[in-house]
Amino acid sequence: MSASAMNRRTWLGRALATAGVMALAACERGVSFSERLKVSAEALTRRSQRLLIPREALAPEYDVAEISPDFKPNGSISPAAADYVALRDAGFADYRLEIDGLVERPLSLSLAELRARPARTQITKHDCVEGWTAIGQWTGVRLETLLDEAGLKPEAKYVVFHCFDALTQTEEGPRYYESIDLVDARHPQTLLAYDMNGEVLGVPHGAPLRLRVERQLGYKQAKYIRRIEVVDSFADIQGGNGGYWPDRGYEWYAGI
Ligand SMILES: Nc1nc2c(c(=O)[nH]1)N[C@H]1C(S)=C(S)[C@@H](COP(=O)(O)O)O[C@H]1N2
Ligand SMILES: [Mo]
Repeated sequence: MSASAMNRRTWLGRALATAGVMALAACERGVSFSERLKVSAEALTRRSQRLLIPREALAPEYDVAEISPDFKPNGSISPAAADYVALRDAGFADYRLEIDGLVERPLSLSLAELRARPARTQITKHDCVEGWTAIGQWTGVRLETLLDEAGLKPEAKYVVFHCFDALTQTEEGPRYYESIDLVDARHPQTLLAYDMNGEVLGVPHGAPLRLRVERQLGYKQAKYIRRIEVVDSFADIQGGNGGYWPDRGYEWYAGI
């Protein structure tokens, strides 16, 4: 390795360590102005880092022995929305994932149909902007598999995940959503996960289906997915910034 490459790595390590020290309450409600400033500083660090690591690179994978015994459930942990509760109480037997928007063939898939498709299992580290991490094993269908099945229209640019929960006790207010571009959507480790640590995904972690997009922070990992919409712009969705937390000041691209 050249000296300059080595220096860059050392610098990157320090920058990441600094980012890690900033324990942010980003996933809690009521984000203060100073917290937002810290988030902007962190975003600058990430932007520099992004120049060094190709978007297509794989996130590190871990051994079974490294799986965290206590993976903290965060954000919504038990959605109270009536449509979700009805599905949950029936064991998600009537759940269907809708895939629509800029696709040639909209899909509507049951969990059995999702499980019948080729599955991928990976053990990865989840990194929440609040400052904690946890290693978990995820099994699911690759998002690319479903996008290829649906057939993207040429104008397709982003994949939007619409969730059941509104992240409030009452479920009043806008529902959680997130979005990624096609580089992340087609990334080999980008999964719609239905199993966690070898068991059916539980309600606290996003049952029946949640996103794993391993090169990005925790808030991008949409839980409780009800619909996937392919768009060319997210300007008209909720606050227009492509996600529940991005609408509240967080970076849309939360690369790690
Ligand atoms: N639908 C939905 N997805 C969500 C959230 C949420 O509140 N609602 N919280 C996000 C945040 S901030 C984190 S850190 C992870 C937490 O995932 P976990 O509960 O499996 O730990 O989910 C993300 N996805
Ligand atoms: Mo998070």
